[in-house]
Amino acid sequence: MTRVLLTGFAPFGGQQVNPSWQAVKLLAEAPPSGVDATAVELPCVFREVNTRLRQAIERTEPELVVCVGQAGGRTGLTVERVCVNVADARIPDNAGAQPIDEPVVEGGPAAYFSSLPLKACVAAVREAGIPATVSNTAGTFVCNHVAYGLAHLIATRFPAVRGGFVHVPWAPEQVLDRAEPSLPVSTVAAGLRALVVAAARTTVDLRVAEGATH
Ligand code: PCA
Repeated sequence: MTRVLLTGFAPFGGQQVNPSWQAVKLLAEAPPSGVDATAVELPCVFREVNTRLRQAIERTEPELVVCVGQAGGRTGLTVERVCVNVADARIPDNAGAQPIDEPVVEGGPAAYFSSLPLKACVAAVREAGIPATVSNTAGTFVCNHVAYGLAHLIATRFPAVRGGFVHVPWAPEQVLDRAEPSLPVSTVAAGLRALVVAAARTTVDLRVAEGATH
């Protein structure tokens, strides 16, 4: 059995739902065989999120951590390659905080790479018939904050853990009156299921081009 911690986020920015939490909850209710999954909902609050993540890791002792967040406007699952040591918020978080150019971790490295096998994850999601790409920016809001927090925890306290961040599109119910891309939450959960299986199995990532020209 591989112990997997899945995190999703509470709704933010005036939304009623957050598909990241809905999807990880669905997945943890029916995990793939060989996977012992726990889903935890994180607050969309800069000052709390990384403490809550650390507590969840200490409680569940996972081998693999997949943090998930909503990225409205994206068309498929996007596996984040990198997270940066800065918080620069265009909107307030759920506690009203809007940091500008503050480090996630004072004195921490400028950035960390994901320790997920990115290419194998993307290939597995596509194999399940669901769009997926590698993303080279997780933004500078709370998702990047937790992605950096996770990578820093792995680098400094939990060296045996592998993990990273995945952004997912709007759910259809969030864009009923807007011309914006969306994916049903059940589809997102199926994509994450394939991703988790690939991440648990893969020790050496695929060597295929998934970069961006701009
Ligand atoms: N998405 C936001 C924060 C919470 C979430 O689900 C982000 O991309 O930073």
